[in-house]
Amino acid sequence: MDQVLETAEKIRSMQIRGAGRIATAAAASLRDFSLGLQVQSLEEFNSEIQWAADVLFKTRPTAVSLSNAIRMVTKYQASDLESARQAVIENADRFIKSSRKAVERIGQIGSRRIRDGDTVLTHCNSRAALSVISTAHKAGKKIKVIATESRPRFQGITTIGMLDKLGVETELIVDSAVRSVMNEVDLVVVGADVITANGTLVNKIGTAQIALSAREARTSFMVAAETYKFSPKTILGELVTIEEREPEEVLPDISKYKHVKVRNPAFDVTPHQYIDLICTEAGAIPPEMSYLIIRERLGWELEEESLGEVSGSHQ
Ligand code: RI2
Repeated sequence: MDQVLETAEKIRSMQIRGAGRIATAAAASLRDFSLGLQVQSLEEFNSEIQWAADVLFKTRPTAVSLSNAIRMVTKYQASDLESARQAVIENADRFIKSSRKAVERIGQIGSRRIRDGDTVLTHCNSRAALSVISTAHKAGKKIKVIATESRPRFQGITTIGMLDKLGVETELIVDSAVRSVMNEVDLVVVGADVITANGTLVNKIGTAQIALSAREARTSFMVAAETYKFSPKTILGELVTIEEREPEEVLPDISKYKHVKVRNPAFDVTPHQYIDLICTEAGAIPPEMSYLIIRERLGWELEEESLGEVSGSHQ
């Protein structure tokens, strides 16, 4: 129980962050919780797993990777306690392994779009986007990466740190310098927190203005995303909730102002018309094909009842 609460707090406070990483952390937490659960019946096991799934689910409202991971791990049909426990463990291990493979595959596919000598711009810190960049670098292509700071959490510093270790040349810019450098950029590569049924991208705040700027400069804009970043609920018409985080992330001494409100949305929305390509482990697709990815890769049925007993209530 403590382990689940601890993981949830790390996700909420962003010690564990990045849509893919929070999904695998939640899956590992459910697996470890299931392993140590001291219960006598299947019913008790189900309700404990349900509790853990709810705690993890409520940590960050936007990233669909979290609910997709929880749904995949808690989807089981078991007639006894031990087979339910085994199913959760196997589901979690399968999810974690497939997530790692997906990121690798995205790197192989996406890096083909990067040419020797290219300048690539990236925003925030995305494992999938960095896989594309690092695979191109490892293939011997000489590239330069321009990374935005990504205020207010400065994930861009993590990005340049990771690329620096690999020996990739980088330039760090403030977020508002994007248009000033866009004419030097050959390709923008960003990650995703959510991709909706019509190919709309929800990603780190600032992504939408980068996409607008890329469009105006005729620069290609690519999204790198595992298929579990696609949102099944958007097929049912649901809108994506944009997480608003604490004002102190932007203005630490806000309490000294009487009439100031700080707004801190963590994500923004980029229409599919601004996206050239979404690179997934299932291939590079135009955003308009997102519906098919949801139906075919996530096995989504249109009836909500089909979500299954344990996973149903978190969706
Ligand atoms: P990977 C991050 O969210 C960023 O928005 C990033 O683009 C996205 O997750 C995907 O990252 P946050 O957790 O899954 O920093 O590709 O708010 O690592």
